[in-house]
Amino acid sequence: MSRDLTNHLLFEISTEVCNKVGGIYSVLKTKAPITIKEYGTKRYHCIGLLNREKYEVEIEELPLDYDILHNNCSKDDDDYSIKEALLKMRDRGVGVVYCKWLIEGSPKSILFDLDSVRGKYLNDWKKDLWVSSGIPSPDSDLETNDAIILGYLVTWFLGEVIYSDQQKHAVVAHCHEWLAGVCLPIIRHRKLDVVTIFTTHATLLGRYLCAGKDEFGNDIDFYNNLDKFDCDKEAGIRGIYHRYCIERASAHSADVFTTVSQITALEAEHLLARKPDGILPNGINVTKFQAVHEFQNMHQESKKKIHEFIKGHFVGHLQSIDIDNTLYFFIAGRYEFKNKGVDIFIESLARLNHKLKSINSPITVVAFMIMPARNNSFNIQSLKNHTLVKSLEDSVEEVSRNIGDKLLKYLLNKNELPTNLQELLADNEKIYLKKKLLPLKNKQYELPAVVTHNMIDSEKDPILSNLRRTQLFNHDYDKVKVIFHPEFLNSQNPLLPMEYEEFVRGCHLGVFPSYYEPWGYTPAECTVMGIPSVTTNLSGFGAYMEDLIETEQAELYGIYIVDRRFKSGDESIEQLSNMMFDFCQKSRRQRINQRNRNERLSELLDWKRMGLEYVKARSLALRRAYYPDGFNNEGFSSNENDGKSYKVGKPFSVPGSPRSNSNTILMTPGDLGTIQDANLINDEDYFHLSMDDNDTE
Ligand code: U2F
Ligand code: UDP
Ligand code: G6P
Repeated sequence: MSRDLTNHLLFEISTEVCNKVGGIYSVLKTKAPITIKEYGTKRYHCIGLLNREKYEVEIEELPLDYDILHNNCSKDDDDYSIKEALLKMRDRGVGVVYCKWLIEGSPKSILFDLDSVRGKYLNDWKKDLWVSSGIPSPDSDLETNDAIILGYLVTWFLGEVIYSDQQKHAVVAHCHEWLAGVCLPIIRHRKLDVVTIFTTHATLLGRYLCAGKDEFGNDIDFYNNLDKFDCDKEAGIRGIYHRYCIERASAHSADVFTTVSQITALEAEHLLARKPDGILPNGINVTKFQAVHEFQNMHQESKKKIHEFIKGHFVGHLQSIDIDNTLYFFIAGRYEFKNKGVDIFIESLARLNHKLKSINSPITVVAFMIMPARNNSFNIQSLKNHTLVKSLEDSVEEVSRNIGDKLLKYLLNKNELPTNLQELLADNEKIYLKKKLLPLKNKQYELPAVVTHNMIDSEKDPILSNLRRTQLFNHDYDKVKVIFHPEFLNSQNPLLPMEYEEFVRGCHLGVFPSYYEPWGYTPAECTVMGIPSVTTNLSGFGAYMEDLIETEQAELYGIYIVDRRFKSGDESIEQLSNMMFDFCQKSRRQRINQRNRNERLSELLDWKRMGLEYVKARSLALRRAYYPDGFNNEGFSSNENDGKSYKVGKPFSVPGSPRSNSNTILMTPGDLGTIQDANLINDEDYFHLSMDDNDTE
């Protein structure tokens, strides 16, 4: 029987399926609705590993046994082979959770329990990987061991699927990042009938080289030396040679190899020695509110919650902060001090502090740094301050209610205003309030903390060390205050009880001056919420925006792009501090307008537009696998496909770009280096493909 290429089965494999770690979780989660729209729920599955500590809140388990398979499913069902494969693996002792991932689109997911086979198979698989692909794996690297188990389980599973499917469907496996890449060389080695795509969201060496120093202790000039690194040696020095081998093998054995941005494509070409076939940019799920300005109201509401935190944190010093003239800046993400640009952020904040002081600005900037670092929970003093302020607030509320009652009674009885307002406050209430004030008495002599938690290694911590060096200590005379929150946010947090998204909404400016940032979700997420942000021309997102918006207009849209590619470190710092300084001089009205313009850009980031590149990548992979010698330009209507025309997905709607010269509109970053296949690709083909809404379940 010939395979159905049109209705192929798609598996996306990542360790971040139902397991929030970083950006790939955001990719899979936000992309799910359009993928489900294209594939329905039976032809698309995510595959990941079972993280016992977290998985239960992410999923709803689905029943899976032979009775259900035989009585409720038909062999013609698209997912019959998937269920059968899982049951067969279970029979052989593989622990697996078959479930619905509780995110929009509810994609079915398969979570393998790596521990269920670790003892039995790990050593054999490590040996096989060495023999078949020459990839070594030291025992001490537990993460690599997990990657190997996952890779072999995925290969086993896909092998069972194609066996059970009897060549009815083509099977596409799309692996994200090296941790999910081990299956790629094995699939190739075993010549399994599976079409493969590998997307790297960063390169291991890139991350390490950018974060580290050279042998003389100097920062590495990464982008100007891309073609000069001796990769094997560099990986060896950093103890990641085996991981690097997996990454490189994944890139080379996939039918189609992609990255998330132009800059990472260039990096991959040099460090992994394969030129990516194209770019799969990261999109976002854009929610449009009924009321166009709802996001502005949400900013105001969230900002009030941040104000509450400020009251507690700066108690005793609030006379130095005019809350109505306070701007909240933040940086957030994984704690990679240099890669995420925290180094230049702190330096620029110090300069901003100086600039604001020199013009005696009414503005106070509170800069939050939200990056998980080793700590021993919240700082007791911070918690105490918040409790004291909260308790004072509650008491004031109680006393004010009494005052209100007394005032009303007085007015009704006497029919005139009381002459002595003091009388409204009873002596016991005065004592009560005084008692509450007492513990706050000497607060002005303590500086407000720069960190909310007890840090495990406060002496060596890079953020704290640099705050000390730049003397950002939250003095009353400082216009820039800093708060390091070494943990991601959540609504159960006793100090700042907000989810991250809510916190972002309440802020004024996200600052992400990364040096190494293949894409960078955080600034894109800001845009969807209408919050201006700073990025750099070294980040995928920043470079994408730079291509789409006229340079001189970008700041009007609340997109600030620091040049870290062609400027010296000092110049970039100065540019960043000037951007923040200019932002501080905006009026409220200007900030509101800027937020409106910024939010309008979110359409450029919508998966409806970005997802097209994924469609192209799959199409290319299928062509390469099944038509290696060429392909007739009328589409996939050859006999191989039962004479049906090859339909992958309808063109997603493509909204206008803010670029004024419409001739230069680039639809997606992929168009900058469109998925290419020397002699096969005719770009138009993608736009002939149509997605029949009826296909969607
Ligand atoms: C790579 O990933 P990363 O995980 O380093 O990076 P980000 O794109 O910055 O994503 C961080 C995510 O963490 C979330 C935030 C993002 O979705 O919303 N987060 C949070 O939940 N709570 C917080 O307090 C702070 C952040 C690569 F380095 C990136 O350049 C790519 O964008 C990414 C995906 O391709 O892969
Ligand atoms: N606006 C708001 N909150 C306010 C005041 C105004 O959301 O407190 C809105 C107002 O309704 C107006 C928008 O901000 O629609 C500003 O739009 P305008 O066309 O003036 O500027 P743009 O943002 O389009 O450049
Ligand atoms: C939103 C609200 C306005 C509020 C403004 C504050 O736009 O809709 O009511 O005045 O935010 O903006 P700011 O930049 O000062 O936080």
